Amino acid sequence: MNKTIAIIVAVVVVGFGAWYFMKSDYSLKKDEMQATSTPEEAVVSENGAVMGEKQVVVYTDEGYVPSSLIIKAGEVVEFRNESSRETWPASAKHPTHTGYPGTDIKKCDTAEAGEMFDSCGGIAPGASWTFTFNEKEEWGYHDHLDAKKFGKIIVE
Ligand SMILES: [Cu+2]
Repeated sequence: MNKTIAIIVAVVVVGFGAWYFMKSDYSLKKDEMQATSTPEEAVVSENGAVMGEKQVVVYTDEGYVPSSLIIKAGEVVEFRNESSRETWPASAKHPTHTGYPGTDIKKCDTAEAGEMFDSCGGIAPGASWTFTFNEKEEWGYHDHLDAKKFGKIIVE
């Protein structure tokens, strides 16, 4: 009888221990995930639907920060100019910008301009330009006004 009780107690203790371990391990993983992907705010469309998270790349006088950003397909990236001069974020490669599907600097003066990974013009200091990445891959980009400044968006 005492042996049976001892076995039950042992099972309960081990079970609780396993549960507690898994719980703390899970919350640790959740924290790590949040550290690698830090969506700043959800983008809400006019009808109230959440369009996906928005991530921010800041353009400084030293270049794009972060220079490499991992996002999920469908997320929006805001290129925010906090430098002292204009920036023109555009898909690789300079000067044609044909790396991202559908993007081509030659189409900047057409109706397709709004769907291209190319701001098609300088973004003033203090201003922003946003683009939604629907295509999964690693997309290089640069500042068309200063092509030595570049970065990449990794869409998973
Ligand atoms: Cu360019």
